[in-house]
Amino acid sequence: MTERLADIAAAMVADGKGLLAADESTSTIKKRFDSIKLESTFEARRDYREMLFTAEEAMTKYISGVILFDETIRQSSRNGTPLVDLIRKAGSIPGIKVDAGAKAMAGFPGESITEGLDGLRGRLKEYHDLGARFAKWRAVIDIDTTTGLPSYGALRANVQALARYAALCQENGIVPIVEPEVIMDGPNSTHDIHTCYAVTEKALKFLYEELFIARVDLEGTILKPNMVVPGQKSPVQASPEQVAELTVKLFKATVPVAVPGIAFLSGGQSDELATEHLSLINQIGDLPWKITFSYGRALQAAAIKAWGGKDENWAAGQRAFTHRAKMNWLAGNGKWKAELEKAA
Ligand code: 5MM
Repeated sequence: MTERLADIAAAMVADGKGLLAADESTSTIKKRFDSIKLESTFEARRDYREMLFTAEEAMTKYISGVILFDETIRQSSRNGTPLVDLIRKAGSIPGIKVDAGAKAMAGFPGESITEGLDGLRGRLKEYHDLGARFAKWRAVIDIDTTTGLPSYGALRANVQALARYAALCQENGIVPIVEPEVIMDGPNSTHDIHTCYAVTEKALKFLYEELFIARVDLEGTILKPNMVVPGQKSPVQASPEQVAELTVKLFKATVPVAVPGIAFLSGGQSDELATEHLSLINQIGDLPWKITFSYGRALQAAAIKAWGGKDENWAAGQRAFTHRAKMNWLAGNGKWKAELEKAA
C-alpha cells in the first residue's frame, strides 16, 4: 500500500509528540563528545544513539520521529538489530538528514549556501529503502546588522535549494522537513527580537513562494523554523511571553494553513527556555497547525552529560532524555507550565 505523504506528516506532529534531531554530522557529534571527554569512534556514536533510541518511555510516548545521519541509518545495535528497527519498534518514524552542510557561498562573504542537491534523487531512493519516511534539509541564515546580512541573493539561493530538495523528497515518497534557520548564535548576533522577526518573515515568505513555484504539496511537508528570539549577544533580551507572542504573530502572517505542522529547532536556547517558549506558543491556542519540537541540543544536552560515555550510566542517560522529552511533549500540548505549578 502506498503511504500518503500527508498521513506521514500528520503522524510526525500528532498529540504533542515531537522529533528527536539526532542527525549531528561527524564533526558536530565530535564536539558534543569533546564536552564529556569521549573519543568519537564509530562504536561510541552507535552506543550513544542506541541508548537514546531504546529509552522506551520517551520513544513510545513523546517522540514521533528521529532524524538520523547517514552513518546512523546504516548502523546496528550491539546485538545486531538495525537502529532503524529500534525506532520503528517504538512506534516512531525514522528520518534522515540529506543536506551536505552549509558551505561558504561564492560572491557572498560571510554567508552560506546549503549543498547536497547533486545525486539527491538516487540517495532518497536508497534512504527510502533503508526505512526513512521523512528527510531534513537545513539552510543557515545569519544576521549581521553591521554588514547588512542576510543579503537577498543568499536568502533566495537557500530557499530555492530547499524547494528543489522538497520536490525531490515528495517524488520519492518522503516527507520533506524544510528548515530555514535564522540563527541566534552567530559570530555577530547582537540583533534584537524585531530584527529576527523581520528576517524570519522574509525567509518564510520567500520559502513559501519557492515551494509554490516548485509545485510542492504543502500538506506533505513540515516546517522546522527558529522561534522569534533576539541574538544571543543582543543587549536587549526578550521575555518568554514576548517570544511566544511575536512567533505566533509571524507564523500567522507567513505559514499557509495547508502545512500540517511546525516543529521548532532549539537553536542554542537553554533546555528549559526552549520548553517554556514552546508551551507558551501552544497556550496561545487556536492555531491552524500543530506546533511541536524538533530539538537537537535541547533534548540531548542533559542526556549526553548524564551518560558520559559510560555503560554504567546508560539508564541515567535515558532518564535525562526521557525527562526532557516529556517536558517538551507537555509543552507541545501547552500544558508544561500547569504541570509545573501542580508539582510545586
Ligand atoms: C542535531 O543537529 C543537527 C545537525 O547539525 P550539523 O549538520 O551541523 O551537524 C541540526 O541540523 C539540527 O537538526 C537543527 O539545527 C536543530 O537542532 P537544535 O540543536 O538547534 O535544536
